[in-house]
Amino acid sequence: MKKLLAGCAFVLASVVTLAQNPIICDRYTSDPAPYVHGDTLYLFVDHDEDVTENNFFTMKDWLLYSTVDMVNWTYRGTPLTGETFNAWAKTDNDCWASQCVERNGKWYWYVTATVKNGGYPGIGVAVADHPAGPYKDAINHPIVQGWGKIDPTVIIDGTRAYLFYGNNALWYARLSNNMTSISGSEIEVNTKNETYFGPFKGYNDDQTPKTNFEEASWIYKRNGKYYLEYAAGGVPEHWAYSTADRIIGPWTYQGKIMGTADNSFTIHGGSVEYKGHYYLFYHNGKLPNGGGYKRSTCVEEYTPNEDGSIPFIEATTTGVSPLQTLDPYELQEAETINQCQGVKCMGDYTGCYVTNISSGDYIKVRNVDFGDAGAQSFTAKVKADRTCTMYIRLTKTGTARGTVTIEPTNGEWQEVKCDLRTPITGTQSIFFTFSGSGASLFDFDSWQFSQAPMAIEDTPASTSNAQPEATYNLSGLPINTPLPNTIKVVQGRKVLE
Ligand code: FUB
Repeated sequence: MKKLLAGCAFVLASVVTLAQNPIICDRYTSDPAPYVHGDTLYLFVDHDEDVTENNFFTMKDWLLYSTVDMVNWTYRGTPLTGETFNAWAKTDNDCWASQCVERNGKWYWYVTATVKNGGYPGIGVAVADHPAGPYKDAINHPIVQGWGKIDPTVIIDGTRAYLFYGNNALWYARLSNNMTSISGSEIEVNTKNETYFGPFKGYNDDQTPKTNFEEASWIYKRNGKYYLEYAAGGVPEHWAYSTADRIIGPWTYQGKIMGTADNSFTIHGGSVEYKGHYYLFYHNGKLPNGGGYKRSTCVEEYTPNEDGSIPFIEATTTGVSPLQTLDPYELQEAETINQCQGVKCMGDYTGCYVTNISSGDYIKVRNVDFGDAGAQSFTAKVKADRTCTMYIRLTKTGTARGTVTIEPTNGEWQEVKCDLRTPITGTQSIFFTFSGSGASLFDFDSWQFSQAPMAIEDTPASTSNAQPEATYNLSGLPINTPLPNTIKVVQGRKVLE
């Protein structure tokens, strides 16, 4: 903590990037904690507010995103806030690093918070039946508390689970089977030697602090070996790791994994294996207007060496490759996003959507497989207070392949549709862009393409002649003046003009 404070005096200028890293674009997300469950990679993150208070970390809640392809990330809500821990913790700030794990069907989300009324940091735990919640404080008090007791990481090792935590010192403790209390006492690990043994008995001046352990411990087991990754070096931090044959140590320092983070004096992250690939998550300050208190999650892929050691990993802006394509003919959540600008995702375990959409904003979805036949029409579920337009493009500023006119929906979610000017085929990135006057044009819940032209419902089929019976704009609503691309219903079939 004291070293963090020392590094808090600066916030570097923002750098705009259009590349893949950072991977979450609708907010500043810090201290990423990935967790693989079944086919899905969940990403539990902290949240740096858009407006920094008192030139320090301003963090009021924790967020969840998920992916199945590593390039499109779905916002899954804001399952925890400071209020979740109001029985003991300060509720309006200090929602610091966390990690969530599943055991026996329950999700345990360990967080750093600050004990009320000027107390020390503490580690709380919330429990839920589903990763997106709803969560409740499992015990209404911290599991541990004290100076430097932040940044929890958990390992379930056979029938035992352990909690590691600490800043400028490292402790661990065995968790009880209920995952919400400590079994026995906490043990401080000596992190000051290259090979370090617990319990910590204090260190002498002649003990060189080769590990430079700072904070952000991240523990896991791979091929029978325990790995402890962590932020090291004081501030600015780099990412390093140690290994051990037993959970109790001795731990042996193995070296640096990544250099200091771009535009952030912290780097907190963690490695995970997913679908046969190895990824290192970390944060930097590279979203527009980002910095040390407005950090953003990034990810890199790496290949462990033959002996299990972790290579030095370069931080990139290109990030990682997709693991699979996204099917545009299935209903997709609007909050499944590769890159975006301006928009925000909202909601909770009951449902999420994209909001705060203004003219000039965009949402990019990557690696969308339209197939050879291609898509002919598009449907979106929206809620709007005013008339505005959504465009479907293959590049951010390219020709619109579809144009959806959105009319006010009287506070209801409503489907709007359009036919595409020409079918979209092959594997593409798609961009949704927007225009209209004023902020918060509409809310966007989901979308789906179809290989058939747009279906006009509630339109009686004509059997008598081939004359147009009705004219619809591209939102599927009747209009008086046809737009350049309009639908005419001829003998019950829709025809694009
Ligand atoms: O996000 C607040 C603090 O910054 C975390 O707890 C540390 O690990 C550092 O990333």
